[in-house]
Amino acid sequence: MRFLTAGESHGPELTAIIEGLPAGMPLDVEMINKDLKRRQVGYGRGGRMKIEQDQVRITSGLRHGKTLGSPLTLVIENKDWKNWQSVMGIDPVTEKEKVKRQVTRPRPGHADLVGGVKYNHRDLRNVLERSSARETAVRVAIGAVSKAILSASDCEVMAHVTEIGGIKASISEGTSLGDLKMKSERSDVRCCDENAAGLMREAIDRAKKEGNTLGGIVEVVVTGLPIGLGSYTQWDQKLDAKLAQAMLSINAFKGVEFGVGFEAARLPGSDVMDEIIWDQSQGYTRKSNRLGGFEGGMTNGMPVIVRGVMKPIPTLYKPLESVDINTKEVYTASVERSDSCAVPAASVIAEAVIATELAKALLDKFDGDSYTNLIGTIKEYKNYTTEY
Ligand code: EPS
Repeated sequence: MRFLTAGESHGPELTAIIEGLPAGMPLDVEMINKDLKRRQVGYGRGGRMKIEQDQVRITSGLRHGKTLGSPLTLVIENKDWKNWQSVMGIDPVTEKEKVKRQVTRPRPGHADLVGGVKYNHRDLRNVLERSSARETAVRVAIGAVSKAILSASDCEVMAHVTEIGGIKASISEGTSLGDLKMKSERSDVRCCDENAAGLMREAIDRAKKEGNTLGGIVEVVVTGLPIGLGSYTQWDQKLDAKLAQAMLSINAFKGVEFGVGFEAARLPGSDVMDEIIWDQSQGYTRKSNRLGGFEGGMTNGMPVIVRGVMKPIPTLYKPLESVDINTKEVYTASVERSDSCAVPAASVIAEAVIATELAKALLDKFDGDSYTNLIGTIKEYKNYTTEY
């Protein structure tokens, strides 16, 4: 399976084409829309989310509720487009018009300046429109399709926020995945710890009042994966590395860890490895899951646990210093609108991109021409791994 996305933040729409889907897979458009909604509603979002009401339109690859095995095209309309038609139109404009509309003041922390230098754009809007996190809407739609593929392996995928602006969620050991899922879905900061969620909200309010923004940490958990997705045999086949890339491809993400993650640097080996056990019903499992479901770049059958860290959004109401690329004069940035915290939304995006990479790995390993074959071959293989 492979896909491409296209679309500018204030252009008419976002588009994705996914190729290599199993044929005959049930796909519920409302299930995709539900995930799009989850991405939009988090606490700390700015004015743009009051304009957009993301809904997917499928224009190829689906018939009577089931995939055809041909490319699936997903389209999400940008409602804000109607306010940007002249700025973002495709027809040539006069030099005078062009200069009048030019963005020449790069925002620190954004792709603006580097993208401008790299592609020799004198209008930084040519960079910021595509580097915008708006693109993540369509990746959430791709993630919803990927979750349908993962259902062939009875996978459960969930994501929650574990930290915002230095406030950490405390989650008692042994909390079930179902409980985590239910609590995070109910929370507008997508955090399972109600007490921490309250403090996170207060921190977001404070940051907003001060013209500042906040980052945080999100965690994705996936159960039900078979042993042996990915491979140790070649560097670019290691699946944890692919998940790390997917996580870092989310706008503003700066780091990734699995299981105990960076804590492993401080622990002795006996507190990091997971002891192996076997029983007839479950086959090989581990006594703990400190390695987050990966050994040798392959899934080991334990839940995948992966976290990503998001920096605070770089568009600040509190002005930061930069330089105008035409005059080279110093200026302090002024902002029309921005989110003060997008970490809750980012957890839904993280869930989607991780689901997408795992679905690709599942289709790499198993016969995915038809959904029925996929279910059958996974089941057969899981029986084999239990008995091995
Ligand atoms: C974004 C800036 C804001 C966000 C946007 C990402 O948009 P605007 O510039 O139109 O105010 O709202 O996020 C989305 C549109 C979205 O759907 O998540 C940026 O610069 O990355």
